[in-house]
Amino acid sequence: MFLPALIRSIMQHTESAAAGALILMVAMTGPVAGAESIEYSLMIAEQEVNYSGRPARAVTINGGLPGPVLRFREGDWARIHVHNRLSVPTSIHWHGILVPPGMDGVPYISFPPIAPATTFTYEFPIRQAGTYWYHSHSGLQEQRGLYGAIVIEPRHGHGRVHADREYAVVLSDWTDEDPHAVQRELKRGSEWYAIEKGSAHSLLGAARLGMLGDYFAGMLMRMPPMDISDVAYDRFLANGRTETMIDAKPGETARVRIIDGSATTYFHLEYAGGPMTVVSADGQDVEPVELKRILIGVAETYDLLVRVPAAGAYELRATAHDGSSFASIWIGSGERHHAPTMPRPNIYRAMGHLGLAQIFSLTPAGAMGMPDRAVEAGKFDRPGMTMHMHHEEATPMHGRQGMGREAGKEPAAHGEVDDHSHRGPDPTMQMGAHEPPSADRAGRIDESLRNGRRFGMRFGILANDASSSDSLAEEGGEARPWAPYEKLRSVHSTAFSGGNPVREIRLTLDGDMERYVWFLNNRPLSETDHILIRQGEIVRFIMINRTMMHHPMHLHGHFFRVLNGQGDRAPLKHTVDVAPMSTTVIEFEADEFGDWFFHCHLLYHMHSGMARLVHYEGYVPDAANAAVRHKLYEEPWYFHGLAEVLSNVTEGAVMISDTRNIFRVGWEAGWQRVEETEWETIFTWSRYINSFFSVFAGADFEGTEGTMEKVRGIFGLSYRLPLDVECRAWMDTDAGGRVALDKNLELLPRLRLIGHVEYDTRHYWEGRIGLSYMIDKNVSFIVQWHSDYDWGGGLSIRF
Ligand SMILES: [Cu+2]
Repeated sequence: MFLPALIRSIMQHTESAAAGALILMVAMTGPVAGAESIEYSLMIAEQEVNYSGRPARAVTINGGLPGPVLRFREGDWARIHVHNRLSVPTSIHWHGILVPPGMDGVPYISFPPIAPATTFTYEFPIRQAGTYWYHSHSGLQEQRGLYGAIVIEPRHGHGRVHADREYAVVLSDWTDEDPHAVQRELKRGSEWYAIEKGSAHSLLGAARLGMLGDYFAGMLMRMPPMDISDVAYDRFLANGRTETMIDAKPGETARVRIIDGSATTYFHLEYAGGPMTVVSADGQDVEPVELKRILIGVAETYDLLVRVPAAGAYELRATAHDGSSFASIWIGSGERHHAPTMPRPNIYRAMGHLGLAQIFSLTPAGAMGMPDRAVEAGKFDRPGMTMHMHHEEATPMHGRQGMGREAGKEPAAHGEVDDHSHRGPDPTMQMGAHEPPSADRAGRIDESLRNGRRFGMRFGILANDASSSDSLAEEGGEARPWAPYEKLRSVHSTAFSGGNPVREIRLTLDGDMERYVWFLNNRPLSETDHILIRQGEIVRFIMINRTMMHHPMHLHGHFFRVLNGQGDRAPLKHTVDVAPMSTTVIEFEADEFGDWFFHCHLLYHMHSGMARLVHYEGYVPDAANAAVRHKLYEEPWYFHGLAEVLSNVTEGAVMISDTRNIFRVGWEAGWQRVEETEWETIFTWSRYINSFFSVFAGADFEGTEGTMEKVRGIFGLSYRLPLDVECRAWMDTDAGGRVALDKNLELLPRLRLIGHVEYDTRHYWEGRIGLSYMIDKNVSFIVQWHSDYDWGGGLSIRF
């Protein structure tokens, strides 16, 4: 037993690029009879790196980014010492590994986080085989590089498939920006990242594609613009580099264990040497299936067999889902064969159905065609269903009858559902006549793509517009496929033995791009307690995505079946993509007594509320953990503001907000064409109801020069009207009132028309109209006409 273990220990040392201070010891005996104890030491520290030509701060493990590959064999006993050399608490979570609840590494759920200058030793039996990974579950450390691969060999032999070579590759996204600055930028509703990536919507962009119909339909329904990803990255990495090499000879087959360790990036994978054979998903073996392109979601893993067809190096390219850039894995050596360039997404395609009910709906969910009452009635419960289907009223419910009756069975009517079970938008709903252009432009590599932020500093009039790109394709179509779940078939039956009670939990995935708040069932983590389940039950989560984004949902401590039309052979996963405006159903047997996290694995979504504690009835966390549990529900406040300083007026606001509350101080002062400067300051406290609707109360101060003339209490509401017109109306304590309308229209990605009109029972009409041009993230140039103060020009500054 000692010799193979020693060989593995040497392999570990030579393979890890990040060996650094890695200490690996192998003991002859472990706490479990017959098991080997495999020991690792992981040193977590801050370090300077340089990926883009500018120095930036990373968090590394044993001096590497990613950290070392941790290798085990099924049946081993793992002992992992994590030393925290940071100035803040840290943690490591073993993603996809079945561990006792106290070893799962989620602060406040599993344990109190690892304090600075201390060491925590994780210990658990290895009960499984396959490809997994580990990452920090503290703050935003994952975005800074705190992740690595885990590879577990099966107990007996080398598993079901043969490969000449085997490699683990961690894909990730890198930004030079401090992740907290990224989070803040998202919270203030900035469109800057979309502009940087060339995915900002504009009137002219839509017109160029002949898609003004879709553009205005979306605006009428108040649908947020389709946004493939939230953040603009500087680089995409494969094992910590934009290019990584893998050794293989012509004719050989390599097993590449792909792990998406990104904070927010899905990747399309494509291989220059032919189709890839998927043999395992999330560490669990599936029947081999050949695919040309695969969309891998954040936190998922796929084992791919790729063959080196002839002499040369063949590119396995991972293109960021938003099309902004890619990372390359070169397999073999010699002359380079490039993988084709992925067509960029067509972001103007309206996904909704334009009807009167959508246009005049009172809630965002209603505008999306997925109102609460339809969700409660089970209308969206079928796996693979997209929102378009409920317009085909012919088959509203047949999936449901089969569910909740027999554990482990697919919905009884699945055969009927199959026709509709594609996960993309219904082709009949696609209004434009644009065929996806051919993606086969092999052999040509666009080196400018290497930089993730392709357009950041270019000022060409259409440079920041996706529609100026020549190759656009439909999301979910052949050229830009969604996750391949329908094709995944487990190698063994995953059906439950039967007889267990079934608990069905319906979860809507909701969010608001503008305020950057993300919810399950319209509530953030901070407003909830837990999802209660009971030992021995079959728990079924019906996840209904009412947003325009993909959400990779991850359940800790369990594997779940993804109901994908494969019956008893439904694949087992730990993370599942829930595509925009569609339903995904998963189920698992509750046999891992404990407290577990369930959350969206997009880092900034998780930190903005899209998470829940899953609690087994009767489980009691240990005292140290129970004492800090309340911190799980704590919410930060974000501060931001905007000041417009023009030659004739100044206007602006500063605000501090959490998920539901916004405290705001706004001002306006004008001095042109009037004898004395007129000013007004308004303090409000707003309560956020949903992305359409909020209510507020506060005080309004008015004066001229240094004299305050009036103070009134105000209360009112703001509401978003169709066509994305913001309406704000209030009553005051002097029996007066005001109604104001605001509308912004993006003519070009950086250039917008700004309009404001208001009616006041005392001052009567006031209006402004102008143009604003975004110079960079924080500054815009403005020219504006004001009904009281005439023409003016100046700057708008965001902070
Ligand atoms: Cu999400």
